[in-house]
Amino acid sequence: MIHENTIAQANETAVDALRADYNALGEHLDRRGINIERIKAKTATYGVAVPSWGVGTGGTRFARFPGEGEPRDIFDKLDDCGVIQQLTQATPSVSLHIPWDDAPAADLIAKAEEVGLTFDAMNSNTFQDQPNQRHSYKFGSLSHTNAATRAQAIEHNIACIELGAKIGSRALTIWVGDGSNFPGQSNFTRQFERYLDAAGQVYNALPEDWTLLTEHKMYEPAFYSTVVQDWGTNLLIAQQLGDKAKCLVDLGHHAPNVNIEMIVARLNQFGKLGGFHFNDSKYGDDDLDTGSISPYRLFLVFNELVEAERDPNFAPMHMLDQSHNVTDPIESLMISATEVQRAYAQALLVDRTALAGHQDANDALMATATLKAGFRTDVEAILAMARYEAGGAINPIEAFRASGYRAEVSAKRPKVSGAGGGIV
Ligand SMILES: [Mn+2]
Repeated sequence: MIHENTIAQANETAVDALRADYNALGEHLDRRGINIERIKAKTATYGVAVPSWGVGTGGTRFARFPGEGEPRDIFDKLDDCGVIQQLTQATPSVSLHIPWDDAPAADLIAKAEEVGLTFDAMNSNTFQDQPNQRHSYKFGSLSHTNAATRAQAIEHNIACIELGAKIGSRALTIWVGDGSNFPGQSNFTRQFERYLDAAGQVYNALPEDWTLLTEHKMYEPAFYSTVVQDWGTNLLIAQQLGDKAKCLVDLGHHAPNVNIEMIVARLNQFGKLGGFHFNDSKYGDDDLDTGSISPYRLFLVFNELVEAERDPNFAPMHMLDQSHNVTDPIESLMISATEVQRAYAQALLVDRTALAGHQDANDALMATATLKAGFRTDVEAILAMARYEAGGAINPIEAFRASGYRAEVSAKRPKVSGAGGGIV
């Protein structure tokens, strides 16, 4: 963790300017009939989970260029996630990936307590083979033609639930790479029947208060067809399995230019919006930093979420899911968590009564201007003040760089070979 004096010192040089900016923004919002304290209070309670796999350098199909001081195991990862939470106060939980993060439950709980974190959704892995695995997932997992392979994938998912239940998680996220690379390779219907049957067996093993999140993705690693390729298929799965099954929307898992915010509204309308994987993309599943390419799209997604918040039972799970190739992962995750929080704060500023009036009156111009007024407002002072008051850093990147944390862990953690490709 970072010494609190380091954070205090960095904050000391920035706090006067922050107070001036916050007061000026408060006056501006007041003229718009918005109470800045209310927005700050709501923003301060917002948290997004960090993916354990995000704190290591990712990679592409071509190469992986390791960074300095990469985490060696889940305990190093939790240290890094603890720093992200310490500085941003926006990432109170971590999403584990099994078997990459497999460890005794008592050790996981002890480490999480030490660094001030809790555990979010568990993620299973049936898209790659592990050493000594009996049946290969080369031709699929939950939808494999071979019953023994499907049984092995089911068993793994149930093991993820069992570990998760011990460490306080309340959800399992399933993403499978199952699909086909050639027309005719697989029978679409029979393959999906096998998937539904296997996913149903995992569903039946869920504790009462758990949610099963299924994640759709258009393509990759299968390039001709993918079993859970779109939100329609995902909705069918959630409807087929039962009340505890909901859909997870990963922002990078759609065809280019698809209206993701409308998908969010549709899934929510029918009670099946379970959670998010936030990231950003330009061409495909790029896993770039959230808000780095299309901040307006992120805002439009949050506009739907704020709209949905009118229902007090609305509580989808929010996670980041990114791959960092050219930046320090801790820095990228801190910026991304802040970007998600920013989109939330901006969406809270939208005058929903005025917007509904313009919509009903078919005043397209004023409707879109009313919506965009939220996005156009610079809410940085709200985010920074929320962080400061919670004990975080006014400027997380500055404080992180001043702390020397990366150099310190680099001395303890050897550089990992860059030979293997693939996103980790
Ligand atoms: Mn994802």
